[in-house]
Amino acid sequence: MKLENRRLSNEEFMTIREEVLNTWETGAAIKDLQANIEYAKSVPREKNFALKLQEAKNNKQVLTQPRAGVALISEHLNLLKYLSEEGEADLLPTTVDSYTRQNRYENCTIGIKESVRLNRSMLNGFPVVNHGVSGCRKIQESLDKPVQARHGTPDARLLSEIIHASGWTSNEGGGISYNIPYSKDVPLERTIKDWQYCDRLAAIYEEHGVPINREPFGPLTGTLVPPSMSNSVAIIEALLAAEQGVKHITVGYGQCGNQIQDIAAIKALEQQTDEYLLRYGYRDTVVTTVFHQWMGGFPKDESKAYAAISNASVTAAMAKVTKVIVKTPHEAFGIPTKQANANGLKCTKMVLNLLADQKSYMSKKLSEQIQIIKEETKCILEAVFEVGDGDLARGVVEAFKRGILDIPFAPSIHTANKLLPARDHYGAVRYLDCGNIPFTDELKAYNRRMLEKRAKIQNRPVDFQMTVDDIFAVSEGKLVGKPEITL
Ligand code: 8ZB
Repeated sequence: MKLENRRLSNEEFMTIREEVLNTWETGAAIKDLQANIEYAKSVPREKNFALKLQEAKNNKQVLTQPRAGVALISEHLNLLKYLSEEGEADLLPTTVDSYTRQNRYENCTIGIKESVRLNRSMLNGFPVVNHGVSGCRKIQESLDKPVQARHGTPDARLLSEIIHASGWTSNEGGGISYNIPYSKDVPLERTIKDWQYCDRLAAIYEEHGVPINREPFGPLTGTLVPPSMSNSVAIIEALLAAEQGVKHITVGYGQCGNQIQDIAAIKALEQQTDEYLLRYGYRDTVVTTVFHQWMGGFPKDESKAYAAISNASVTAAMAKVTKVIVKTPHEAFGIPTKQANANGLKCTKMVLNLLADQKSYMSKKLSEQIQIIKEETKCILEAVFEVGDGDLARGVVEAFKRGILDIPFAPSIHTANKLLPARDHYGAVRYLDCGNIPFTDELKAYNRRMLEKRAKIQNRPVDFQMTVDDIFAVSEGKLVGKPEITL
């Protein structure tokens, strides 16, 4: 079937569905879609992820959510209960292990056995497909807060079927954001189609009375991604989801570090997502936002990590995002203990509470940055539509080929890798090399000017060394990289 941005028909969907459910044994238990929906309907409304986000948006609250996942059901349940009670998390995750993300369920079977034998998790997340609907329902039923699947799965069709059939009312991911940052050589045509299926599935539940939230993964590679590039991808994935009938969308953004630019990025993202959805005729979508605390390298020192977490929480509070995804003091080392995870949550919530009713006021600088991000995003998005001859799905594939969409530091061979980012003197992420991104001369000159200012102050040229220094800066205790001093 040709790739196009068009809603899957029931027949197309059901044909794919049969195939998907046969890819692993736990698919057999969820063959009856109507029964799955009936089960999801029986989940209390206060445990609905989409509704909880909508309510928070209306009340101008900022919700907290950790990442967490271990191999075994009882251990995973203990972990989530702890994060809910001790960490006061508002929303619960289930981070899925890497084998499941690669559809390597046989490896999960071994991982589960080994975890039982060694009495510790031998998988880096919760293997939802292996545990199937019985395991995932148990998780959902034993908790009193909404649960979301967070993963990084290019082909998440079976995973999505299992989680929604288990009453989990949110799914993270998208055809771009769960491909380019997560895999080396999976074609975009493939992942866009597979995520159309996941979106259509969410929409079918929605149409039958179960609101489902979908969240494109905003930060992408989490490494100096300029706001207009990540915003463009988020808006595209929101549009692709809306075409399939998704009504609850959370667009995301990963902290870059300059507070004005970060607040501006969130405002621009919120406004342009609404604008583009309206422009393409999707009138009744509820758009909420998520801010990711610093996704790059973290300091090893716990106090310094708490500072990074607190700093990110200030931005989340001032930008009034709907939710914030929390880091932990163990970030530099790997998967956190449950205590460290709860500590990150508590630290974040304290900052959010202290700033609860404070606002960031519109300033000349803030409105200028919103304007820049919006103009850049518009250049990118208009070009994507153009090269797709008006079809967004085909536009995405072509735009990646040409480097109109370009994601820095990705493992994928399907991104041009010509974009080079670096921080300006104030720490804002700018385009050092725009590659083939079709910015206007004014926008190119603006980016250049901002980097030249840093170059002058640091007495160095505008070049790739800036990018390198910036990648390591935060873990070394500063935001903007400094040139190495040679004596
Ligand atoms: C792209 C997201 C990376 C972040 C965290 C990493 C990193 C991954 C788990 C986890 C708690 C897990 N992460 N897997 N955190 N439990 N099973 O996602 O540490 O911060």
